[in-house]
Amino acid sequence: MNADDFESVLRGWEYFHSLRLVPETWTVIRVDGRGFTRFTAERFDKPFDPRFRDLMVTTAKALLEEFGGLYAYTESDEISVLFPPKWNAFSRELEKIVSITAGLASATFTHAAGEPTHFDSRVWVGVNEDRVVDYFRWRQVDAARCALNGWCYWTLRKENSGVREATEILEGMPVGEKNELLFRHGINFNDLPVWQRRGIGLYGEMYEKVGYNPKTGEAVPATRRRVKVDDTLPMKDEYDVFLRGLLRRSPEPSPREEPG
Ligand SMILES: Nc1nc2c(ncn2[C@@H]2O[C@H](COP(=O)(O)OP(=O)(O)O)[C@@H](O)[C@H]2O)c(=O)[nH]1
Ligand SMILES: [Mg+2]
Repeated sequence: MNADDFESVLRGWEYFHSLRLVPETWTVIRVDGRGFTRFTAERFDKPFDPRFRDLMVTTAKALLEEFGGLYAYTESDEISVLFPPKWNAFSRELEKIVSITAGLASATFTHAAGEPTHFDSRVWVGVNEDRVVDYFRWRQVDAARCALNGWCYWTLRKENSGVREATEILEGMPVGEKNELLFRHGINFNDLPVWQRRGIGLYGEMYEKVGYNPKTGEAVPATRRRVKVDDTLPMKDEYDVFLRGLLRRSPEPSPREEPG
């Protein structure tokens, strides 16, 4: 076998390298902290710790800005980032997109937390706007379910139930009863911070900044872009309306393109 054939045969066994995102469709990339039940156990307040939330928001912001996403949503140890159908970063190569997003999330969180952590990453395909709205409503319902379960579980644990006992008590308990359990302990679920129950959204917003012309000293208004961190998201049908507004926005500036 000559050197060129050898090269091309071996390269051919980069077997999955030709996989691309589905053309002309919305893409959501979701990263999730690996083994975060264990990682958070000794380090953060339960069930929710604003310090952990801030680390996730920092990571979500990095993903949104680096890859030019339209919207990022974070709850618990996961982040979903939405990209429009025409998004063309990394020539839509699946391996690159999945590995680099996991890499950036891991590096950002690790740097901010000061301890090594890592994330997995996956791609979800949004064939139309309705499905994209469904996706984010699905993750928000998950946030609410986890918040209710988390509060119930840690309320029981702090009241001296063991792991097994608390898990057994909550197994199969209807939502209404879980709310009542919290109420008996002086917690009204609906009064808990919105970010705990609905997750946090990040998206670009324009704002007016007044600069000064150095020659004349005159005030010059300028429009700038920044990432808004929205910790009071709407829910249900109002979230639907909010999301559809975001989907109609023009795409964000393209991220840096990298060769091969
Ligand atoms: N202590 C604490 N734990 C959190 C917080 N947010 C998320 N977690 C934990 O992160 C874990 C995320 O769940 P999951 O991804 O299924 O678990 P993993 O497979 O161990 O990463 C759960 O065990 C949550 O309790 C927080 O604010 N504080
Ligand atoms: Mg996880």
